[in-house]
Amino acid sequence: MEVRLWRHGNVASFSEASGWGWHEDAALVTEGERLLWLGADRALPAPLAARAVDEIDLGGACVTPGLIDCHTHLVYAGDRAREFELRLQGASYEEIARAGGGIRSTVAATRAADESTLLQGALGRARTLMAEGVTTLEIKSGYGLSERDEARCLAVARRVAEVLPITVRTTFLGAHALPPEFEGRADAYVDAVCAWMPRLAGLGLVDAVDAFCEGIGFSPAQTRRVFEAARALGLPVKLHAEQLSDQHGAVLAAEFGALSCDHLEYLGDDGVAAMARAGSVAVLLPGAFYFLRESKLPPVAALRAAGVPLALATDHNPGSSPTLSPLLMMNMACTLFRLTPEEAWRGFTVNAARALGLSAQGHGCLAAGARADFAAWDAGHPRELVYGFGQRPLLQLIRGGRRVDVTH
Ligand code: DI6
Ligand code: FE
Repeated sequence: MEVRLWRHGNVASFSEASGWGWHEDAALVTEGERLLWLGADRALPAPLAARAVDEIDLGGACVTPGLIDCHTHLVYAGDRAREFELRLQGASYEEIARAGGGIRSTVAATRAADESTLLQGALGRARTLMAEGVTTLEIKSGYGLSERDEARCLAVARRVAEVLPITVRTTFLGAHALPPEFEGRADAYVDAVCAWMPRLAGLGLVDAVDAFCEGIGFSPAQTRRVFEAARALGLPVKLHAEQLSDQHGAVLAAEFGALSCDHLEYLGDDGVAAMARAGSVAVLLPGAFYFLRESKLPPVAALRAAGVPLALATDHNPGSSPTLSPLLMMNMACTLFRLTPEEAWRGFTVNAARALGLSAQGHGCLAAGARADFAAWDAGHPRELVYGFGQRPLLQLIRGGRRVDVTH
């Protein structure tokens, strides 16, 4: 395997339980897809340097782990700009959903789109995320809502990782909304979702299972049935929990050892305690909070005090978070949710890896043995990248020890 030497970067490794893991004027040695060595440039062992086939001068750039966007709905067709206008005129997200718009309108557009259209859309979005340093991405289904259309969307998500140099984890979100053909028959739809699951998993399309537990989504009892089906297949679960109301979904998800509970604006003390016990990650989504003009803040202080790891994600989707900027999400997590810049970075690196069950595979931090996924930035320190917004500071992206083309 080829050994490469990357010299003169200022590295935030996030390899310890706290702090930036800051290494000034550091060198990184990669072997194949892994990091072999990281430390001060002047301490670089000569025998290692001698093995390198290539030496790259990072020129004093700031280096961080590649970003991990651990919650996206990247595969869909159409857009919801008209719905945005309606909401600005006073209609609420829930009213639009109950009137048959919202998620259902994206489902109609997604069902009508052919596979190549869906793939081109998803690839364009993934490239935009890569241009901001993303090397690992979670993609949920949930705009197909039939066995055939969910399979199509999950297959497109898998294709993204074949076409682009990016790691993709797929999540089956059949229980996202009730499709029109099941109107008034939510329990029958949940039965169908549970019946599709082993077949989709058998096709290798499912890494985890998610549901939207909400007044306009599925009840805790229905969510439990989805989770039981996942558990029977040995699949980990995650949950869209307490986004618009407190359904105590996080308590339920924790009972199933959920990897993460996401959104969490209305999370109560019971949910915080249950997540802490289960070791579930809290994935905060400032894009949806902002775009839906929410005012109820997630209980960050309580989550922090309970030791629940905090992650962040774009939640990219056409209805509630049409953003493709992880750096803007970090900035908003600080300004809106009062995270520290260090917490924001951990949220898109180490803790995001944990929310996807990828920590053991060396994603999300930089240390010997970890994946050689890293980004070089035009900044003196990562906190500058959280402070600025709407800028384009990425200089280079390295994934699996190789430079990736990030023009898009
Ligand atoms: N919560 C969300 O914010 C997204 N899905 C969910 O369960 C929104 C999806 C959409 O509006 O299309
Ligand atoms: Fe979401």
